[in-house]
Amino acid sequence: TPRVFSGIQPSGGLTLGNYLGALKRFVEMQDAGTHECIYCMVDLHAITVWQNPDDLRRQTREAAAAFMAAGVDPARSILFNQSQVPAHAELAWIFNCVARMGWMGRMTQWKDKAGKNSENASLGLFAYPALMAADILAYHATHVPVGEDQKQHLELTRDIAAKFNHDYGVDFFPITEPVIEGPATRVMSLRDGTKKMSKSDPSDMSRINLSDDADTIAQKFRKARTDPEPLPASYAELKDRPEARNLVDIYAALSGRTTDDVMAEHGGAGWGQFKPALADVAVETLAPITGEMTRLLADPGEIDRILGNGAARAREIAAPILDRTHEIVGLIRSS
Ligand code: AQP
Repeated sequence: TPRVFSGIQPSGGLTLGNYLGALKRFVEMQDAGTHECIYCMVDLHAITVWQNPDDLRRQTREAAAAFMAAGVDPARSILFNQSQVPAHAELAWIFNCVARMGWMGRMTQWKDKAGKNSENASLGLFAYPALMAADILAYHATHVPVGEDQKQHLELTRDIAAKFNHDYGVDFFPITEPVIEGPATRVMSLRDGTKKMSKSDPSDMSRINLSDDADTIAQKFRKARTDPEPLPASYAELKDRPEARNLVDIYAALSGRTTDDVMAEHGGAGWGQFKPALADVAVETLAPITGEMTRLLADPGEIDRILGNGAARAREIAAPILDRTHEIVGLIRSS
């Protein structure tokens, strides 16, 4: 069976963007039963920017609870935190020696996150995509469900696999396929329709958190930035109205309907009508998830146990792939 790998950084509370662009897709791929699914809280990625240790622990457990509350079943999928499987860091080092500085320097996430002060960014932030390639290739995963923003990093994963195979004259690492599908591959900020919704945006009003209650969700949509025009008759007319289009996309994704259906029902509506309707569908979907997260988080020991089990299963899959990689590279492993 083909193997799926994907991860989320426990660098803050998860957002509606993480849910629609990633978590919801993870559950669909698991439930399709066609793939072996490996899902990871990528804590080693999270520390490429400063994380308070207590916050990191809490956010990792919260992310694990969000995965399970959204429907990831740790009996059917492998669910763990990255740092418990040393293969990720080990393979990342080898990939650091395969990838080129120039490739990394062209990554838009690096440019965005390091900003003008790149001299002061961590070396880990620069090497982030090599660790991501290791996450995926340590399992020979062939399919990676992600949001649109990760497309460039996945191309780099393919480049690293191809260069490794070429340099060592082997056909060992698969060339992975990004799976960027569905109506919400790029959920935008509620304050700025040109920026993606992000868990690290300084403004909490820019995002819906999976931990937000119904009143907060309604308030955030009510205050979401839009132009003053009512919704047009057709989706195509939203082309130059990014904030309006974003809210329609979110509505469609949450209600499981096409954007054409949404426009057929709400075309002509003013924001005073559409925003409360949007808040209602959001609360309908998110309230059960938030409730289940709270229930799971009451027993952090159980979450840690689940992550430990998942890590043990992940180590088993990665071990022979790492052994073979060492052999190919010429690194002696006695035993
Ligand atoms: N706004 C989004 N729309 C659709 N998908 C999104 N994803 C993130 N934001 C959106 C997808 O969620 C997965 C996990 O992302 P991540 O946590 O590893 O890192 P990120 O993409 O950098 O997410 P954030 O929320 O913006 O975190 P910070 O602010 O810490 O960098 C990925 O599949 C991503 O595509």
